[in-house]
Amino acid sequence: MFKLTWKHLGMALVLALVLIVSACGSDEENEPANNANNTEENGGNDTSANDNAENTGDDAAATNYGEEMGYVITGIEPGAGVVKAAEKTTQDYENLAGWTVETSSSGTMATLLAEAIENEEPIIVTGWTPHWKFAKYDLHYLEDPKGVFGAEEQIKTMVRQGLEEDQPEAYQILDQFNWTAADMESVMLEISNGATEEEAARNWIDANPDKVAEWVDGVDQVDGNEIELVYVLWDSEIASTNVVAEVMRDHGFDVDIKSVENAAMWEAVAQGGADGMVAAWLPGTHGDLYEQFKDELVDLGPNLEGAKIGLVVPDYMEIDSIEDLQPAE
Ligand code: PBE
Repeated sequence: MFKLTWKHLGMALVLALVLIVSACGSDEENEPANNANNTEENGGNDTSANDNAENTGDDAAATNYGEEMGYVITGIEPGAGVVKAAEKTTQDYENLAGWTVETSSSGTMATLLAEAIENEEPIIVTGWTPHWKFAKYDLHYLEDPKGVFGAEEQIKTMVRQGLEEDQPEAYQILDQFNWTAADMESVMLEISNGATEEEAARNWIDANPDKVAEWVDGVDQVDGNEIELVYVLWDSEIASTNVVAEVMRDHGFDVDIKSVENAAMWEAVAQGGADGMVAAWLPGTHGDLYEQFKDELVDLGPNLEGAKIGLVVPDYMEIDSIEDLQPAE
C-alpha cells in the first residue's frame, strides 16, 4: 500500500512536470532564436539579425557565428584525421586566425551537436560521411576552397603481413569485404537509435544475405581460429568492424575486436600485434599514417567508396563556406 502511494505520487509528479514543460513550450520556441542572436548588435529575432548587417554592408557578415561560438570548432578524438585537417584549416585560412579545434570524442561531438540543434545555436563540427547525423538532422558541409579536407575518400582494409599464409580464410573474407555508404549508414543509424552494436550488425547481416555471401564466397568454414581486428570508436568504424566480426564469427572464427587510438590502430597492424582493420581512410584522412606504415602492411583495397570529411554545420546557420567565417578578436 505504502509503495503504491509513492508510485502514485511519483506518477503525479511526472505528469505535473510534463504539463509544466509543455505549458512553457510555446515560450521556449521563441527563445532559441533570441539566444542565437544574442550578440550586442543583434537584439531581435532571426530575420532582423540578418537585416542588421547594415553596419558592415556585407551580407556574409550578417551574423558573427565565430563570436557566438568562442571561435571554436567542435572536434572529436585528437588522433583523427579530420581533426588534424581542421587544425590545418585554422593555419591555412587567414579568416580562421585565432580559431581553435577543441578535441574530445566522437560521442561528445554528437552530444554537443544534438544540444546545439535543440537550442538552435551555432556549432561547427568536424564531420564525416557516412554518418547517421545526416539522416537525423539537416546539416551541410562548409565549402573548402583551399581543399584542406581533400576530395572523395575510400575506406580501405589493411591486414598484417603473413596473414595470407597463416590464416588464408580470414585473409580472403577481409579481402572480399565491401559494401556501400548506405549499408554502413543503416547500421550506424540503428546503433544511434539505441540498438547494441552486435544487434545492429546482426540485423544488417540478416537483411543482406547476398552481400554477405559474396564476402565468404569460396571460403571454408574454420574451427575457432583466433582473429583480432583493431578499430577506433568512430561511429562508422564501430559499424563496419562489428559487421565484419559477426560475419567472421558465423564462419567459425573466434574474433576479438579491440578499440584503440588512430595511430595505434595502424601501428598494431603494421607490427603484427593485430591481424587487420577495415578503417583506413585514404588518400587524405589517414595519408600520413599510410605513408608511415605502408611498407609493413598489406593493403587489401577499398571496402567502401564515396566517403568524405569536412566541417559540418546545421542548415539553420546561413553560411556556405569556411571563407565566410570571421577571424577572432
Ligand atoms: N573519421 C571517421 C576518421 C576516419 C573515420 C572521419 C572520424 C578520421 O577522421 O580519422
